[in-house]
Amino acid sequence: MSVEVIDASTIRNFLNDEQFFTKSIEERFSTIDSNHDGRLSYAELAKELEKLRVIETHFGVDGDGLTKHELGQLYQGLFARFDHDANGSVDLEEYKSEVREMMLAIANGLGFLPVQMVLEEGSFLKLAVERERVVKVET
Ligand SMILES: [Ca+2]
Ligand SMILES: [Ca+2]
Repeated sequence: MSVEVIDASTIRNFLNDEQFFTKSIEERFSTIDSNHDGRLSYAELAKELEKLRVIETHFGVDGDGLTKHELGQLYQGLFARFDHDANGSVDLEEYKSEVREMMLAIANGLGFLPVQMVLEEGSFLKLAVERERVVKVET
């Protein structure tokens, strides 16, 4: 983990860089898809969401304060958001569009002021920051 300064444009530029964004999504997707069937099952996605501490970042609650049942319901709800056609699994396109939505929501929440955030290695936000660094060096 590292502390990075991030603002909305860092995230938007990352999302607008279609090639880089797609590549990042595909790499992450294949990591999460542990049985490599091209789809994310509930168990596969829940494990990933747990790791990303999505509950804490998106709902502002500490996962530890919830019962197992409550946590289960939150994850079911999140999974349903990813699974647009409700067929019980999340494909690459569904994953990509939902990650885009979540990151846009974060960008909108940030506004114009850069903020300090603790970022997980390999997380999409971290990738956004790293991408910008590379772009700045090149230009
Ligand atoms: Ca799978
Ligand atoms: Ca689906």
